Amino acid sequence: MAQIHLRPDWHIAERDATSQSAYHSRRRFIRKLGLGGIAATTLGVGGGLATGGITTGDPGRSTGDPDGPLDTIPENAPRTGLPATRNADYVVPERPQTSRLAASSYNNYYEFISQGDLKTVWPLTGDYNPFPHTIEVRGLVEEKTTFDVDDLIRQIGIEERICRFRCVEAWSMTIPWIGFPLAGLIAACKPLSKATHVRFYSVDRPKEMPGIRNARWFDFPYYEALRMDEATNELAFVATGMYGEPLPKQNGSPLRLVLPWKYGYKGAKAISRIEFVDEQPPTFWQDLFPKEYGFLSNVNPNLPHPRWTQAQERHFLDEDRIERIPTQLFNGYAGLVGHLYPDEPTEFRRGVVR
Ligand SMILES: Nc1nc2c(c(=O)[nH]1)N[C@H]1C(S)=C(S)[C@@H](COP(=O)(O)O)O[C@H]1N2
Ligand SMILES: [Mo]
Repeated sequence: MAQIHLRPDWHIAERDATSQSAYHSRRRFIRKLGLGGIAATTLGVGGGLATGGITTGDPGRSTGDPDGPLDTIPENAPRTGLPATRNADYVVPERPQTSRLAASSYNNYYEFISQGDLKTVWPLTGDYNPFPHTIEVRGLVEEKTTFDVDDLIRQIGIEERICRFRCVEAWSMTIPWIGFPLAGLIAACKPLSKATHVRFYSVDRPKEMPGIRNARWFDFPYYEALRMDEATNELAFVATGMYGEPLPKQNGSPLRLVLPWKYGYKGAKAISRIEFVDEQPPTFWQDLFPKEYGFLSNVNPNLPHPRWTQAQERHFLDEDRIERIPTQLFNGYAGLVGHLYPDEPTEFRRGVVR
């Protein structure tokens, strides 16, 4: 979320910002010394964040420290249904897929990092053990339930969908997700007809998530919500994997929301609780900065963010190649979701937050 390039003092105090180059040179320094994981654990990354890894056997390594961005797929993640069949209804014909490495090395995930270089999440996921995982279903439902991820995958079945992904910070990616329609999960929850909205809460484990331990401005768990008609739209998706594999931890293992017509922050990662309610619920970013973020948060090039344009985006081809492209209304999905929003501005309007 934080557009730290534009304004490092926005919700990160200047003194807390450790620049990306400082971080990388520290990693290089550690590698040069040959200390590997233990040095990273002792020194911490991002200016004194202790990763808290446990050392066993080889004294030079912390058990959980990943070797790279693709080394964070949990070994015990369910592989049921893989390789998944591609659903030809969801493709992005006008542009190539973003490289897998870029999608898993440039991330937003404040439970892991909420100070300093916000994008390099993967090195901080070593202590996080996503599995076993259950999802609690509460609120306006026929009966309280708890779901197991593997059971959901078996029950609903998984598919691959290539989708546009647009962060509110004006960067974007094109990602082959794997998972199931959110509508399938909602149906399995058996909500009562009086439910108007559904809330999603992310995993909240300070011991495994250094960004929670070090958070100063945020109150975890991360929480998001949708209207029922949005949640049951065919485009709303629950990802359990990407690029043919289960989700890496930094991308939201064990499962996360993918809402391709909305800004990325609506897509809560690592969901552990779902709750049905009968009024519009508060959401994480709207609570923090109500002048900048609304509830709907549909991708809309006509509505600039108060501090930057939303008419264009920086699309990642890979880590080094980024192209500037125009942003489309509803991120190019007006045909699927446009009817849900009769009031969505279709002409340039300043100062509108929705
Ligand atoms: N729980 C949780 N979910 C989250 C976030 C977060 O900080 N915590 N960041 C959001 C934001 S701002 C974006 S852009 C996407 C980023 O997903 P990616 O890292 O897989 O690209 O995750 C969203 N989901
Ligand atoms: Mo974002």
